[in-house]
Amino acid sequence: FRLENELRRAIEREEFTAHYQPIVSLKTGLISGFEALVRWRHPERGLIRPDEFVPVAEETGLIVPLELSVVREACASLVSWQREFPQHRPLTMSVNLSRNQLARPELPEQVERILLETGLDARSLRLEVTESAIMENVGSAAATLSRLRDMNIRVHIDDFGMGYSSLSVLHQLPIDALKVDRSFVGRMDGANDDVEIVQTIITLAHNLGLDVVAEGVEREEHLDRLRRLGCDYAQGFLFSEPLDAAGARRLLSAYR
Ligand code: G
Ligand code: G
Ligand code: MN
Ligand code: NA
Repeated sequence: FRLENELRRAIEREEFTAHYQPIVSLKTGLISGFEALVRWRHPERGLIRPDEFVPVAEETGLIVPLELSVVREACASLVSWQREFPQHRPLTMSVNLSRNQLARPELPEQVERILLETGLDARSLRLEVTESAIMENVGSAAATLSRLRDMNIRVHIDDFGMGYSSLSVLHQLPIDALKVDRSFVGRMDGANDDVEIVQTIITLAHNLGLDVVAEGVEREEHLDRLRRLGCDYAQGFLFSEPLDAAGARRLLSAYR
């Protein structure tokens, strides 16, 4: 319970912040947007990665206010970058939402309020949810996601391939893109079936009218493969690790 109390205090003290990893369009080669990834700026322990606190935040429900603060910070950052770097327009921002959010009928209004407060166009925002989070309660998740999409927010399925969505459910979900889990991308070296798995996910997505984002792209040969397979977007250490807001800004000013 120590971590729970610490998390509670950290939310009050606004110790959580977003880092940003660029997502590159494989058609244009340009940065199309960023994924916001939460970090805890702990006063004694320094920067703490989400694996160390997201599970407890989910169990205690503290993930809800924590993620809303990430959505707010990420939307505000994107508004300022869109103004400063109009040559990159339209830049997008992807934010992760945990399973806890999908059963909350108030979520769409809360996101709407953040869009109004920050001045971000809803069409620039993508919300990432995992297959397993949706499958926990498909009915309420689909209702929440539909309302978000009615607001012109896009919905991306994160870590795709690791969960168990049946094809019949997948094609009924109100979603816009699949993010291929990085474990498949990292093993696309011909020694196993992962190239075929990635190819199958890309074909499936395109047949359903969805875009595909490949995560965890670390090597040039994986990028070439993804391009030849018709993947739409890529993200990974090959382009950049997640950066703080100043780093993301520097990347945008260097990259045109
Ligand atoms: O950034 P990093 O590689 O440390 O992230 C590790 C994990 O934490 C990833 O699975 C990522 O999706 C998750 N994560 C990062 N930010 C958030 C967030 O705001 N909410 C949730 N639920 N998960 C996040
Ligand atoms: O689960 P999610 O896709 O949200 O996780 C994103 C996390 O993946 C980021 O927090 C980041 O630290 C990590 N990540 C991003 N790019 C790469 C990569 O190229 N390789 C690996 N191993 N991890 C990555
Ligand atoms: Mn993600
Ligand atoms: Na992922």
